[in-house]
Amino acid sequence: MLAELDVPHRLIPYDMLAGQHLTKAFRQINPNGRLPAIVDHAPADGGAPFPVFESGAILLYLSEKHGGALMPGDARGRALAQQWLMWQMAGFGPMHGQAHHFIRYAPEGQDYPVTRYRNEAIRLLNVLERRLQETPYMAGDTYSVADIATWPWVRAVRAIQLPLEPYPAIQRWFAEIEERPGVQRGTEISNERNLSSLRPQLTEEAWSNLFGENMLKSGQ
Ligand SMILES: N[C@@H](CCC(=O)N[C@@H](CS)C(=O)NCC(=O)O)C(=O)O
Repeated sequence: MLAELDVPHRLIPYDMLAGQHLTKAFRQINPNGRLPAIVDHAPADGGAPFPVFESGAILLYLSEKHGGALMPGDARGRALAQQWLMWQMAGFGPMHGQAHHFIRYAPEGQDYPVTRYRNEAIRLLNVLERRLQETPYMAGDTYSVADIATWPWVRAVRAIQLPLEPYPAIQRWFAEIEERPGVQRGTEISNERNLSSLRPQLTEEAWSNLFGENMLKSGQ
């Protein structure tokens, strides 16, 4: 979103495997201790720096701050963009996240959760496919925050061994968005390579930082 809007910003990478996000200082920015989060050092009201967490809330915050950017101009279109953004936040993102967890990180042989989350990931891809067969973008005729939120999870589906071939409308939408200069700029920094390894060998320390005791301790 920041790259799309060409807003000056400083990216601060956090190594999650090393637990760099598990600090008290980071919880001042995101009480939920997760990425992404932003701090706006020039908020519209001219007041103190303003932290924002939850990717959907960040997208809406930046849109409002920049004159309704990347939101449809009419009320119906805005409501559609919000619906699809909430659908990503509550469904597509979390379910695909769990599919990544059980397919890529959990010990092998856990058939029930793998089946459950793979099926849910496929169901949500089917929902997206049907939507994109009706309209060029998720909220209608124009590219919006809903597309920005959903595109990176679609980009990651091959890591959970799901093909995009059964989804021609998603493929059309994906390729078009990939060509956007803002998207090219915004994804330069991402670690796509990491997504390709099926079972990354996590050290005990890294597993604990992400899923275990270290994660739990950090919130106390
Ligand atoms: N609903 C949150 C999800 C945030 C989230 O889970 N982020 C992951 C990285 S994609 C994270 O911070 N993981 C760190 C951890 O699990 O400790 C959002 O959309 O911002």
